[in-house]
Parts: sequence; C-alpha cells; structure tokens
Amino acid sequence: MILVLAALATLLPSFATTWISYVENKRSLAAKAKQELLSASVQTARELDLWLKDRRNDLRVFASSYEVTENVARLPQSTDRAESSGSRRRLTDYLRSVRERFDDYTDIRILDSEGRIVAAGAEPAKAVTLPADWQAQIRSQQFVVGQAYWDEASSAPEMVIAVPILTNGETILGLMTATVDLHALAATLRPFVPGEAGGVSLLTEEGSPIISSGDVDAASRLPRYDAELVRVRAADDSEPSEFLNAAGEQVVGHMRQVPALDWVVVAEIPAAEVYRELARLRNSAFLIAAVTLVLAGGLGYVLGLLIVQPLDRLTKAAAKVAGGSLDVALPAARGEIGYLTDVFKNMVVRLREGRQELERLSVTDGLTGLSNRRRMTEVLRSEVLRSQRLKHTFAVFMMDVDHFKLYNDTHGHPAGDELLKQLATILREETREVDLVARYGGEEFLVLLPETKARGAADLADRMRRRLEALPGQAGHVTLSIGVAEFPLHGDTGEKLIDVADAALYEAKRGGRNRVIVAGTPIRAVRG
Ligand code: GH3
Ligand code: MG
Ligand code: MG
Repeated sequence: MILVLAALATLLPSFATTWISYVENKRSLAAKAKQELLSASVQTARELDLWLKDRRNDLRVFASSYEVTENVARLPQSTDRAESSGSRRRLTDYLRSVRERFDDYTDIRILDSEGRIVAAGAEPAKAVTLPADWQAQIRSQQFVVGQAYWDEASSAPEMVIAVPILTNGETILGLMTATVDLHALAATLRPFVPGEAGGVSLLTEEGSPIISSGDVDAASRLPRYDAELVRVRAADDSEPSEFLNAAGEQVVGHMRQVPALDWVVVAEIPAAEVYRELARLRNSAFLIAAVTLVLAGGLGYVLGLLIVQPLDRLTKAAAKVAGGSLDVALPAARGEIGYLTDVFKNMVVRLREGRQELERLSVTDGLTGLSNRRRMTEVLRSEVLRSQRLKHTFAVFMMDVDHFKLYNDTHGHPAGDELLKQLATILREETREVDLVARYGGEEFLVLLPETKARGAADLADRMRRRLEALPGQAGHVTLSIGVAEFPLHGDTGEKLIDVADAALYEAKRGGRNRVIVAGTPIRAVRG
C-alpha cells in the first residue's frame, strides 16, 4: 500500500503536468507551423504572379521588335518566293538569337493568325499546343497561357505562352509563342520552403505536380495529389490543415490557388517535424515516470524494511508471547518502531523474570527459603529413578522439633519462626550442594542425601541435632528427633521411604525425643 501510494503520489501530478504542457505545446507548435505555411504559400503565389508577368513582358518586347513586325508584315502579301523566304530566314535568325540569349525559353516561334508555324528558333521546331480558345484570349487579354506539361524530349516541365504580333498596335499579324522551361521556377520556390524537411510544390488543379522544391527534375515521376483534396483545400485557403500528401505522408500543409495560372501552390511540413518537440516531451515524460516509479519503488521497499518488516516481526512475537512462549528474539530497529520493539523486549524480560520468580516461589518455602514439600516430592521421584537405574543408594531423614508447641506458647510465635529459620541455616550449612533440604510441614524437615547410606545420613543428622542443641542464646532446650531410611533397603519408592523415615521418627519420639533412629534398628540413645 505504501508502494502504491508513493507511485500514485508521484505519477498523478507528473502525468497531469505533462498532459497540460503536451496540449499547450501542441497548440503553439501547430500555430507556429501554420504561420510559416501561410507565409510560404502566399509568397510563392505572389512570386509566381510576378514571374508570369515578367515572361509576358519579355515576350511582348520580342514581339514588338521592328525585325519581327517588319518581316511578319511582309510575309502574307509577298508573292515573291525569294523575298518571302528571305523574311522567314531573318525571322528565324532573330528567334535563334533570342533563344540563345534567354535560357528559360526552349523554343520561340512565330505563328500566323491561323496558328501555323511561320518561323522557329529551335531546329526542329517544337509542336505548339495552345488552348482551344486561344484566339479569344489573344483578343481579350493579349496573352495566352497554356497548360503546364512534362516534355519527354527535354525531360523538363514546360508551358507555352503567347502574345500577339501587332502592326501599329492595331491589327493582329500573328502570334509569338514561347515554350518556357519551368525548371527555373524551382529557384523561385526554394526560399519559401517552410521548416527543415518541408516542401513547396506547384500542382495543376487536378493535383499533378509541375515543380517541386524537393526534386526538381523528377516532377513527372512524383505521385499525384488527390484531386478532390486539392479542390477542397485550395477552395478554402484561410487556414493550413493536416492531410496526407501525395506520398501518403501525414503533413501540416496549406494549398492556395495561383489566379493567373490555374495552378495550386502547396506548402507542407511533415507532421513528425512539426510535433518533434512533442515526441521529445513524451519521451522525457516517460523517462521521468520511469525514474519516479523506480525511486518510489525503492522508497517503498526501504519503508517496508524500516516499518513493515519490524512491525510484522513484532506482531508475530506478540502472538508467540500471547500463546505462552517467552522465547522471542527481535533484531534492533530504528525510530518509533525501534522504541516499540525495545518496550516490547523489556516487557518480555519482565514477564520472563516474573515467571521464573513464580516458578521459584512455587517450589520454595516462604519462611525458611528451603525447598517445599512439592519440590521434595519431585526430586525424590527422580532420585528414585536415577538410583534404580544406576543401582545406587541414597538416604532420607525426617526431622521434627520436639515440643515446639510449648516453645511457641512460651516464647511467642515470632520466636518460633526465628528458631525455624536458624534451624534452616544449620541444615543448609551442613548439607552438600547435591543434597536437598525441604520444609515438609510446620516444624518438620525432610533431607535427601544422594549416594549416601543410612549410617552416613544418621551421622549427619546427629551433627545437626547437636548443633541446634548447642546454639548459643537458645532460650530453653530445643531438641530434634530424627528418623533415617535408606533406598532401596527400606523402601523402593519415595512414599515408602518417607513412611519408613516417619516411622523411625515416631520411634525417636517414643524413645524420649532428642535422638536419631535409623529404620529397622533398635533404639539408640544419642543424647549427649
Ligand atoms: P512433639 O515433641 O510431639 O513434636 O510436640 P510438638 O509440640 O512439637 O508437637 P505438635 O505437632 O503438637 O506441635 C507442632 C507445633 O508447631 C504446633 C505449632 O504451633 C507449631 N508450628 C507449626 N508451624 C509453625 C510455624 O511456622 N511457626 C511457628 N512459630 N510455629 C509453628
Ligand atoms: Mg510435628
Ligand atoms: Mg514437634
């Protein structure tokens, strides 16, 4: 969940800002491209108009030359063949010299008023295809513009233009036509090419390319634009738009009609170029998203290590403690979790100590600090098993304070308690580490001596009896009666041994107290 939160917290804002800047950038990039396209198509169209006017003026100057009007005027009237052929030759020479001087014209011809070739500057004369209504055009506009076409022979885009040859500026004597090589136009287009990979092309109204800024020599081989697209786009030239160009490429482009020529200028920039910035933006957005995801993931992982894992361990440990086991180990942690872990560890230590204390108390006598009867029963049972297995022997003796009731009555209960404590000290001091001394009842004690025979036990018991007797400052004579029994001689179970020791103790009492009696032996007075 931390990881998901981190990822969302970083991804959502970064995606939102990227999206906003994407939309904004796209709008401004499109606006910039459209501005460029608009000016490219407008300037190209204007430049073309100028170019056409220049060609018309060129041709008018040639047509109004004295050499032309004079010789053309002479042709139809002349019946003299020699004179006629002389005029033709002079016209041809003139046309040749003009053609040599002006590269743009592949041929210049003079036609009679019926449209038949009279003289041509090129050998052989090129066929002339004039529009069907050329005579009407000549009369009304004094200028004819033919369709652009691809000439296979010179492998160039060409166009025929024509002006009238007039006498006195009145009568139309004939026509001067020129075939114009449109290659030169490419140079006109080039300065207006928009963008880096953009292009400007001239199309016929049907969408056939005439000249392209990209590939000047191959216009005829360039694919055609969709005629419908050209018609629609050129009709509404207010705004550039996105469309598929002739090569099937997505472009942002603008189409505009060239009024004098029935041509369409198309200026275009590949959409990929226009929106290149966007691709960059998108890539960096993805990169940022990837990096933030990795960082958020790393952060989540670290948080998991710092918080989730220690919490998980703590929960498991708590469940274990709740289940009764205090055997838990937790590695140190940092921060609040570390504090919580420390508190938990302390709690477990306290619990463990409390439990140990309880266990100790449950087998300890409160007054004397000796083992209690319960503990003695347990140890006795295991000692029986051990000695049976090893075929060893051990001894027990039961000890009872003589006339203790009287002592209490005489000196008070607290003094009685004090005496019991002193007796416990003696017992503890006189026994070995391996022996077990227990307070069996009120003023009765049971001592268990592993690897000991009844004889040795009786000696020890007697030593204790004498020590108590000789205790300095002892108010009155407090004595002990003791009964000794040996395993397995006097009994092969704990209960039996205790019974036998108890019986021996009873014998000691009966025999006059202040003595040690070994089970199954005649009463032996030990009174010092
Ligand atoms: P006997 O010689 O026959 O053993 O006589 P006795 O008085 O010792 O026998 P009895 O069993 O009648 O009395 C035991 C007394 O021990 C009774 C009780 O007042 C005393 N006693 C038992 N437990 C304690 C104790 O914890 N503190 C004190 N001060 N006295 C205790
Ligand atoms: Mg007693
Ligand atoms: Mg007693």
